[in-house]
Amino acid sequence: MTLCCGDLGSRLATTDDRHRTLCSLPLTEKKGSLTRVVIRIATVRSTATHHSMNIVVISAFLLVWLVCVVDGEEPVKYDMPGEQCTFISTTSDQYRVVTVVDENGNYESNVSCKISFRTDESKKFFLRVTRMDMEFSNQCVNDSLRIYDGTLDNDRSLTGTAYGICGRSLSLPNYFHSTGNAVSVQFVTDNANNNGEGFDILVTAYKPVGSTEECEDVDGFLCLDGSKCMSKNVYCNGHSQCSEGSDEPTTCSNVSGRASISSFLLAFTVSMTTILFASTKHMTHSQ
Ligand SMILES: [Ca+2]
Ligand SMILES: [Ca+2]
Repeated sequence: MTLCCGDLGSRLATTDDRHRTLCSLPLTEKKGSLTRVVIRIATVRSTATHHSMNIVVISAFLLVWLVCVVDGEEPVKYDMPGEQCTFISTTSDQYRVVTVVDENGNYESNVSCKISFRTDESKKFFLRVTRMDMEFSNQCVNDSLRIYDGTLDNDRSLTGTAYGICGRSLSLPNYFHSTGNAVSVQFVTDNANNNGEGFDILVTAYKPVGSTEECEDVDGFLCLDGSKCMSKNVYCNGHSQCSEGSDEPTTCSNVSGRASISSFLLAFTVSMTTILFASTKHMTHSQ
């Protein structure tokens, strides 16, 4: 009996060296080598299967985790006052302006800074104040958050008061609409009684729409009130940007930009299901 080295080599040996070694051996030793090579190939195939399965499981976990975590997008955040005191921004459809507070819990003295926002002409801005912790004074003449319906100093005040809003609690309504495609947020302080966290305000562009279809046409997110079509990035980003908070339902996995336990559990469940599925498939093939 003669072993065909060419066939064996092509089927069993994965390198030329292994092929040559096997073919140069006597027949009995060839059979022993054949067994060792078969075992080796089986081991390599098994290891490869495990590696493939590991890659599939890790990929499935990361995919689900990313889908859960990367819902929405953080608004562009500006400090008040920041490096620039007064400027116009057109870089995004959603912003957040937050007061800077020093280590002693004081916001800056003698400030008068204004950030204006402008968007497409077909859109407007919705503003929602989420924190207010400033000195209260009559008509807010000392410290205030002022909101203007445009970019100019003489534009109408959206708060309905000459000097904006102030104090240590959110007075209702805590949200405002621009009438056009621009709006301004101004921070004004005096030189005394500046202890507090200041304000935190969300400024979100939206397209006024008359129907759900109109919002779907621009691939937007429609607030529950049915009138504001925002960018899909507002959905589940940890900030309530619709007036009724419909962009942050309780099913959101994202809480202030961090993944919740529910997203981890979902990713874990999908991974386990993948393992079971892959194992069952592997056993079926083995049989
Ligand atoms: Ca003050
Ligand atoms: Ca949101």
